[in-house]
Amino acid sequence: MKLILYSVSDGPPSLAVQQALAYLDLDYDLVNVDFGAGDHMTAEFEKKNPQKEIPVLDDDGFLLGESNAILQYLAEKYGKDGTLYPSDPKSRAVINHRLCFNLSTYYRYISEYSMAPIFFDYQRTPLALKKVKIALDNYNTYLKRLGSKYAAGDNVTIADFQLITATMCLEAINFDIKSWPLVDKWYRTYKSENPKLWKIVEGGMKEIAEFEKNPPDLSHMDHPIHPVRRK
Ligand SMILES: N[C@@H](CCC(=O)N[C@@H](CS)C(=O)NCC(=O)O)C(=O)O
Repeated sequence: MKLILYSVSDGPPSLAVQQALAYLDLDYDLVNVDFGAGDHMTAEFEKKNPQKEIPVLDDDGFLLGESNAILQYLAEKYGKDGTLYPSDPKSRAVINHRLCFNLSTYYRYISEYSMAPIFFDYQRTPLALKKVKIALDNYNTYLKRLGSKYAAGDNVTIADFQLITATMCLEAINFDIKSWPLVDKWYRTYKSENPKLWKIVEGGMKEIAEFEKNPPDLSHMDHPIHPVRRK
């Protein structure tokens, strides 16, 4: 049976998984979940993911949420040469570290600053900006200490998929990352050396950039967590 990915077209975690599927050359059905319509908040979607979050992978009835877990699963099950997620403990630990760093700090702070104020009633506060700068400082330091071309070594790993989609959110809102030279260099290298993968990310970035100019009207939404912008 074919793999199914429930994905949101401008969702960084979804785009990270789409990159892995493309890299591994896997055949899959893409189900576009309409975030604005609240398709992920239905009882039907809750059966797939009780967290009501996108992405979700369906591998022949095996349902998996959380994009990091999906990336690890895909690379372990379908990776042919082991480069995306090597089994050597230290190499794997560095990748796991970057995935945790992205979830706890890097994407978290970037999305709070870039995405949340586009979709919901949040402001780009000085504190939120400070957190983004801290996250970029941290990542720049990791790249410096490892001295690697990519996030966790000299080839693309599943860590890059997440960190790239997070960084793309900054480009979408015209946030200049030049002050973090190693992050900037890594980002540019990734784009130029992986054009097929970047194209997947770029599609989402263009949508976010459009929303940055014209924020979507989600006033119909009754969101359990986020304050909805009322007209
Ligand atoms: N930790 C989750 C986060 C996924 C996530 O935040 N997805 C967003 C879309 S980009 C979502 O589904 N948000 C639900 C909502 O805000 O209602 C993962 O990495 O898969």
